[in-house]
Amino acid sequence: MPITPTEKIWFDGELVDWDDANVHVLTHSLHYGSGVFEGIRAYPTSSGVAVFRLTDHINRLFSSAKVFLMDVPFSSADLVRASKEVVRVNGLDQGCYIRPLIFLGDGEMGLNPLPCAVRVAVAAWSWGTYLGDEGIRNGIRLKVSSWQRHDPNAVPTAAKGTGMYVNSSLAKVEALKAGYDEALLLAPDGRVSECTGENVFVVRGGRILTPPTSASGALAGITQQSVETIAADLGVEVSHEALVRTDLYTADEAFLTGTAAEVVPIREVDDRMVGDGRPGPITTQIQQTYFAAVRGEVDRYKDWLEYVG
Ligand code: PPE
Repeated sequence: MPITPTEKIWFDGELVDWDDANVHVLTHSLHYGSGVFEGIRAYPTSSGVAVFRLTDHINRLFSSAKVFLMDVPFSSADLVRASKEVVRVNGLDQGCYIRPLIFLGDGEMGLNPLPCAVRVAVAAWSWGTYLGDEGIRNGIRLKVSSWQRHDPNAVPTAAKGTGMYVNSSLAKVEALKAGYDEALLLAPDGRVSECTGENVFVVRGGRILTPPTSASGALAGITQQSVETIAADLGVEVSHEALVRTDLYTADEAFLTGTAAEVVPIREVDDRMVGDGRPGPITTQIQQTYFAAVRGEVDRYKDWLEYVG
């Protein structure tokens, strides 16, 4: 998805011009995928632009860095400040996507990452709907991928490691080339894990089910957690249960969640219509509540917003 440059990127503690935020071709992470990252959204509210669950995202970033034994030369408070700063200095008052990245620089080669310099960047840009306006409104078409989600003992699936996303990219390309919007990945045990950059939910008999994130090798999504809270507050029971692909084929409703994607109905899985092929009532209610919450329109979720100021 093309992005329009903004003015400044926060890079190793300073704001630099967009065009100057460059690295050497022998950057360790470019060769070995040895980075960790986050995806965060900011939204306009009646009290100014606010970042949704910024501290939770930065905490997950540090948790990913810990898994990869990266010694980050900044504190989480520094990166919270940097994230707000890139929104502010780039005038992104209408909301944006924020991408913090911790990676290993150049000067060392080989598979031992420990001697490498740990570098940190935070960029922000304006990003529209990730799976399309039509997808958000009417639902997307999903295909079970021939690529499996990682085994948690092959790579740390609980961390958001850059290199691990080749798996998501392969699945995404396969689904797009076959004419679908998104891929659903199964874990090595055949159970449903997640989509290429989103967690997945089904609705059956008025209850919401989503895979147990760590056991299914899925990332523990912050949007997933937010949706679980919203559902509980709406009086809808949510449980983490092992699912197989037919649970999606026969669900009353299905949807996926992610920071970039937000809350997106699933209207078909492997050419089987989910429910009547239109966003169902529970999905719609959750989606509307989520969009209101991120824009500061729901008092009970105000704590999720961190104002840029
Ligand atoms: N699973 C994966 C594999 C994943 O990458 C994401 C976020 C999620 C689940 C949902 O997590 P959360 O955002 O905390 O609800 N994917 C990010 C990357 C997208 C990209 O294209 O890059 C995102 O949504 O920002």
